[in-house]
Amino acid sequence: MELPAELDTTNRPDEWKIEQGMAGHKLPILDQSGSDIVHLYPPPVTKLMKDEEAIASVGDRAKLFTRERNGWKGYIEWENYPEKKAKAHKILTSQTFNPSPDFIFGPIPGTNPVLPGNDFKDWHTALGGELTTVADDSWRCVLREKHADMLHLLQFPYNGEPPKRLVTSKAITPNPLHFVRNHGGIPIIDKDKWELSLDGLVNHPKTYKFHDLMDETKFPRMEKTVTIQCSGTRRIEQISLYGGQGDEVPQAPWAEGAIGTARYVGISLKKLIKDCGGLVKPAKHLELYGAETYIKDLEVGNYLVSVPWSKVKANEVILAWEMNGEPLPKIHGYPLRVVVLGYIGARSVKWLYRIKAIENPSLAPVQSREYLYFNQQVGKYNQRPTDGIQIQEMPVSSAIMSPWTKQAVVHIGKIRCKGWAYSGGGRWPERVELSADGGFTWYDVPPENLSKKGKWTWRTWEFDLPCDAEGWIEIVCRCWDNSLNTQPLNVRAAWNWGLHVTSSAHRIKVYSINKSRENTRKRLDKYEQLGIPLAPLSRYEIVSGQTPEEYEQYWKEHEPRDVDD
Ligand SMILES: Nc1nc2c(c(=O)[nH]1)N[C@H]1C(S)=C(S)[C@@H](COP(=O)(O)O)O[C@H]1N2
Ligand SMILES: [Mo]
Repeated sequence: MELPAELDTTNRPDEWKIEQGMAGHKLPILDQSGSDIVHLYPPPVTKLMKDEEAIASVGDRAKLFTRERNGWKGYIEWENYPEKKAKAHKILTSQTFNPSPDFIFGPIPGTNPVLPGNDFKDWHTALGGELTTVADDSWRCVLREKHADMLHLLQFPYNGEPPKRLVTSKAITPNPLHFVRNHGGIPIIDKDKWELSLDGLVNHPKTYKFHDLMDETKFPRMEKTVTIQCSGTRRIEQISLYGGQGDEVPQAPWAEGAIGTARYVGISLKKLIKDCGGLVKPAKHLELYGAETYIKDLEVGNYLVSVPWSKVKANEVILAWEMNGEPLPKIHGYPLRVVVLGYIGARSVKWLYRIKAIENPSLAPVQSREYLYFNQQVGKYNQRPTDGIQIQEMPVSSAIMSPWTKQAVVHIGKIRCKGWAYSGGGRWPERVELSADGGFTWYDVPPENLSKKGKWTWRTWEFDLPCDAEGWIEIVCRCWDNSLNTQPLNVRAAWNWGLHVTSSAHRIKVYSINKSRENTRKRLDKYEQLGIPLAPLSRYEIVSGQTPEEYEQYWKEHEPRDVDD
């Protein structure tokens, strides 16, 4: 019989993988809501629409969306011009754009940058004017200012983190290695042309030049070592088990590097408010304006968030111009950024140009509709922003930077582990614990193996974790802060559609090759003598833990495996 070249089957070639959930993104949605069960697949091609007439009716984009101020490249003022916002919205809604690939359910591309951010690029080009070159300018700035080994998760808006081996190589993160999380472009602002205005509910609204802030008689310097953590840190653990939305700059698949620690120099925002004669009732919050353009739900604006006055009053909000002894890098907010001690990174506004005293928390999208922690049981179509918990102070968390998950480790009874631990809100890591058995027994990292305590900083640590076992083990790390808070033990307990606050104990699977066991040691020594490589561990090789003689001898001395009676 002649062998057929192809199988005669109605299955797709990847049927087995799909059935086994190894290609979840290819699974059809199973619609059981009608009388017939229907399988829903995404359409093979999306048709794009563009209403040229509607777009042209908006006017000359180059004139409309022009640079607001001389010396402020990439800055368009939106918040003062509602009609301009409306025009931008009309342009963006008069056409459709290529959909961004939904990797959250599918495989993550094996590229660096991992994701290009084509949707954000397309929106910027569609608006044109000052935004035309923003995506390219941003990438150029990344190449100039960041370490060559950064992992670029999203090219535009730029989101990047250092590789694991460099995250905790120093307790203070060198500037080129500090993670970057942007919602838009990187405005390039001339320090001498820069201004900061303070208005809203203050007695005497004022505008400051950079050198005004240098007046130490009015504004004493503040210098603080501060850890900034993005609430998306370690999101990848949630994604790889269960997908979700990601937050509104789709879809930076952050690992453990979206956290960094630096020494900032600046002044307290409280002093500036005093200099404006103090707040006028009913002011309770300070709205902070970043100069770049942020597009959310096809609505255009500047990057706005707010912080409560109580936080400012406690001298916990710094306006900083220096980072680790250098002027703030452009990518980190040059010439001036906010650093909010102990709050999530999102509140530490970069490229600050305006502060407005207001009564209630900002209604701008980043404050009111993002950075919210939703209930697990609420689906995509019922996520009312008012139901989400506002993420301000990160709970205590920690992460293992070495070894890596799925790594095989040769050791002599102890596995060297490295990592970080952090707690938000001015709490600090008191104890870091590791387990080599999935969280049953825990060992303390001795205090001398932790970096210095600081009210607003992480602690890096190193530890030789005792491990007697061979084969697959699960190393778990958890931290207790000074308020005795600790971490939930499983990612699932922390899962939320927005994929925020992955603060569960960090778990990695490691294959232990334990040389404190005699046979293992002998075998590895022999390989060394013979020059046989150990890797790959899974290659075919004849390994018997016993000689035939040892085997027979054993059964002479023990009861047989099978019994008759
Ligand atoms: N103007 C502006 N400020 C911003 C952002 C931004 O996109 N624009 N991102 C925020 C978020 S979400 C984080 S986590 C921190 C990250 O700071 P870094 O990029 O300096 O590490 O900046 C915050 N400040
Ligand atoms: Mo963030």
